[in-house]
Amino acid sequence: MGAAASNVDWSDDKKENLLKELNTFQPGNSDITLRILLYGPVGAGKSSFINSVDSALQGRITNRALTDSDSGECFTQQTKAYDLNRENTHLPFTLIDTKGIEHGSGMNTDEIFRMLQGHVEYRHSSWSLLKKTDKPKNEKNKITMKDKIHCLVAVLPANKISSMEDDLLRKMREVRLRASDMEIPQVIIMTKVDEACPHVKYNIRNVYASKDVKLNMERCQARLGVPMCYIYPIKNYHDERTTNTELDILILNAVLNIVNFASDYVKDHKEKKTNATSKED
Ligand SMILES: Nc1nc2c(ncn2[C@@H]2O[C@H](COP(=O)(O)OP(=O)(O)OP(=O)(O)O)[C@@H](O)[C@H]2O)c(=O)[nH]1
Ligand SMILES: [Mg+2]
Repeated sequence: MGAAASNVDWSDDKKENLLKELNTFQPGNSDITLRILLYGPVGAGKSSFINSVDSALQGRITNRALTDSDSGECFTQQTKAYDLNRENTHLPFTLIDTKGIEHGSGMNTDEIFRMLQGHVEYRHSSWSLLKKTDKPKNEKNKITMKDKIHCLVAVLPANKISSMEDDLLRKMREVRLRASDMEIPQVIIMTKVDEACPHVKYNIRNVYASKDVKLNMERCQARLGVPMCYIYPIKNYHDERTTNTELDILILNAVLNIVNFASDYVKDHKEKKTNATSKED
């Protein structure tokens, strides 16, 4: 174990504060629904993360994004967007689940590039309609900020980072660099911390003190080039029957940071556009 992370607040109050902040959260541009795109290898825990966020918000285990028990093959077959609610309030962000990146039939990077740019193709969880908008390039259907991705989230399993194939990491890096060119904020959700460290499996409160977790965060940083402060180690709800305060805090804290980054991006780009327009005047 590393140095004790004694300053972490694991109290019910902390959880309630996070819930309150998410409940009252307003994006930088209030008429936008923030789009958070999750991508990563097959079985990394992308769908489980969406279920975990939903469970933490609902206060009970939910299973809207179907998951698979580690078959090794890609389980999620379609890009799908999940709207989230809390106490009957619709939250202004949507989590987009994708097919795992792999060799062969998985999500290929071109599809992700197109999503980043706003050429959205996904099935919406609340409507069963296929919303396929390969937008015609005329003035009326111009792609706007609303259509784009506002935060890119790489999901990586802590217990497999050291053995991930170079080809897979190269693809993930390509996606990340493309997002960087577009100035889209990026974070890593490092899942399965329980599988990476026995002390964390025994007690999730050890997560920030675990040497194994830190080592894997450093590997994420080195292999994908994302700074440590944008890497969130978490454990998803996967075999629990009820929610608990510690996991709720880890999950809600990560999601609150993600939506704030997305909101900053929208705000900054709105300001840049406004400045550019006023210079032209
Ligand atoms: N121990 C542990 N298991 C997890 C965690 N997150 C997910 N799992 C398990 O990992 C397996 C794969 O999770 P999914 O959420 O289906 O992974 P995915 O990234 O959506 O995979 P694809 O849809 O195939 O790309 C499931 O059996 C989950 O229960 C975690 O934090 N800890
Ligand atoms: Mg999935």
